[in-house]
Amino acid sequence: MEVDYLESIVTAIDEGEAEQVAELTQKALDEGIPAKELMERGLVRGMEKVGEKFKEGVAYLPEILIAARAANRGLEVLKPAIAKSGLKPKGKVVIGTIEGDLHDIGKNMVKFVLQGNGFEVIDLGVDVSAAQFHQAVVEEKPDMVAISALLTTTMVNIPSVLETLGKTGLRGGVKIMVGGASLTEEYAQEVGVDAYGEDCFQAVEIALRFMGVTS
Ligand code: B12
Repeated sequence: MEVDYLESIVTAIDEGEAEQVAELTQKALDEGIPAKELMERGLVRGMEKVGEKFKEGVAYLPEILIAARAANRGLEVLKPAIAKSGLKPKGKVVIGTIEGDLHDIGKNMVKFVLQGNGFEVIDLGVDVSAAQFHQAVVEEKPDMVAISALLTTTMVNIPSVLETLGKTGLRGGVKIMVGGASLTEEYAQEVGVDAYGEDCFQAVEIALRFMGVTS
């Protein structure tokens, strides 16, 4: 019985059936399946499966976005049970699109997929200044900051985030990853961030690495 629910959730995520994911997750909870089990062998497994298909080139970004939204519907249902069960998030991420840049589709995908994989994500939105990133690091004490940048004209604002954190001694306590169409591994190394990710699944791999989990 238990296995059926988990497998059905994985399939529903793969097929992007958000309402079905929410319904199955609720039913499984009602049947007494622990939140941790549903999270790890349901939602996270579902996103892993979609991630594998993306890597193999048999699933594309629109499907990933739909699947990630479906996983997030399951997550919403699971949230109260997770809070009660004391299941800790894998890590805390502050995310935002850099100052001057209003693109948010990729940033949202990174957010959804990180959430679907068990991370807590604080979303600062778009056009986020160095001061706003800094304030969020002070207030939220995240394990990492994820910055999205799609414009070559505004990606130059990324170093200001590092400087602002450095000035107040916070840079060492937080890992920083960047991504987005205008960025490259070389640029990331040049400005001194901790990692560059090409897509939302790399963002998860990086986040796990930052937390000392090797997948
Ligand atoms: C949609 C879009 C828009 C929409 C944005 C809507 C929205 N809500 O986001 C609108 C129409 C508003 C727009 C406006 C502009 N745009 Co525009 N836009 C695009 C377009 C077509 C798609 C971007 C997108 O959403 N892709 C899909 C997502 C899923 O991909 P992604 O963002 O790259 O994210 C993936 C990865 O990069 C990665 N990722 C993203 N963020 C992060 C973060 C981390 C930490 C990690 C690890 C990974 C990661 O994971 C994601 C999923 O796997 C691109 C062209 C392109 N092919 O990229 C141009 C593009 C980005 N835009 C461009 C331009 C020039 C503009 C404008 C300046 C146009 C203008 N003259 O007004 C304005 C700028 C407005 C502003 N101040 O931001 C240029 C940028 C050129 C450059 N190198 O600077 C592009 C490349 C088009 C082009 N070829 O000229 N745009």
